[in-house]
Amino acid sequence: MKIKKIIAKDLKEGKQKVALELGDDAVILSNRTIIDPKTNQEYYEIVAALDESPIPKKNPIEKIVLTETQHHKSNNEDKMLDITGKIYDEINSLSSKLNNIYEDIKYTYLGVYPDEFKKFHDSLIDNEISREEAIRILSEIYKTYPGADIQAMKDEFKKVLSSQISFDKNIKKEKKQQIVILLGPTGSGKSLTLVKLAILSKLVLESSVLILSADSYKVSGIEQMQTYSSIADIPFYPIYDLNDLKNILTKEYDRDIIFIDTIGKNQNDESNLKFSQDIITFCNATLIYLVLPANLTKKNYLGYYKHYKALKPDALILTKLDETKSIGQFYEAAKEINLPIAYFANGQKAPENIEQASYNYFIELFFKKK
Ligand SMILES: Nc1nc2c(ncn2[C@@H]2O[C@H](COP(=O)(O)OP(=O)(O)O)[C@@H](O)[C@H]2O)c(=O)[nH]1
Ligand SMILES: [Mg+2]
Repeated sequence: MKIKKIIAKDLKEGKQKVALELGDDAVILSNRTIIDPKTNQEYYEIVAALDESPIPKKNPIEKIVLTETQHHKSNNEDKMLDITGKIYDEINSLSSKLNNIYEDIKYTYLGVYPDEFKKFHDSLIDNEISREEAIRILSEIYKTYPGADIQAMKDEFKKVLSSQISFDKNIKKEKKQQIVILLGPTGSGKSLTLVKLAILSKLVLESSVLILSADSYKVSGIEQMQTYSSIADIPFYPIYDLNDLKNILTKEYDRDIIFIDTIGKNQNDESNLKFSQDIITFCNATLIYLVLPANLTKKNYLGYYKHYKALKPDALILTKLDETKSIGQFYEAAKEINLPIAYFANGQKAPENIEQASYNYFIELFFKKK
């Protein structure tokens, strides 16, 4: 702390000098009138201080900065100011100590935990989870499991996750016809994921499936889907308007599952979004998936979710897990999006590179060798 004594003609001049010498953040600790014995002239003696500590704080003494009407201080008042100055110093040093303790707890508390906690912590941070969130997760785990076994810690992590993220809405065999629609930005992997799901439904669920594509906007969108479908030996139709859709649905009423691919987000998006909305309403979709790639930032996930929210997706599908090194941004966004995650896609092979999303799979992503 920098302390200065200033002599001035009056309080106003005194305050100006304080500001000049110590800056606007200075506070007046004491203020008294003195008489020059030679000239018998009255002066003001001001003691002011400037706190040079880097910690921003509210300055309690500011409240008692003197006003011009308080010129004549009694000895008692001077003493009070001295004491207040000391209290101020005390508060100042306490606040700085508290700040240090807070920082210590926040960043170095890991020292008291077993080494495995540090490894766990490093994996979370490596996945771009924020430091605050990593600490929150670890302290939750430590509350119920203070041991050092990584597998047991992962089991606890599952419990922590279960209050924030859910895994659900997989395609199952149903008696009624199901219509599954995939939404998402261009290039997110909608078409390839749709083919993977259609093949799995055909082979594993032994369902009779059909693929439709409304992606007439993307250059070769329809052709791409036609190729995928013929390789998978699944019947395919393009749809250009609701009339096409109506005719196909009438003709294919006995299909178990109909998959519909849509147009991605692009410059004409409002009309595309409307077309996707019309399809969903017209066919009374059973499952609507929002397909997003694993390499986005949290901000982009939230942005895309906001864009597609009105179409009421039932669940998320995360693609391109094979192309990302960290899952933290998705994790932080998924907590806010609050939709279940249905599938994880992790490569270009159909149908191999898709998995039903689960806690175990998700947790292992954090510990995947990079
Ligand atoms: N590595 C990898 N590539 C993928 C995955 N899913 C899709 N792709 C590729 O991403 C590109 C865009 O996929 P596409 O299905 O056409 O995206 P759409 O525009 O959303 O329909 C294609 O080259 C796909 O082969 C995945 O899980 N991993
Ligand atoms: Mg596509």
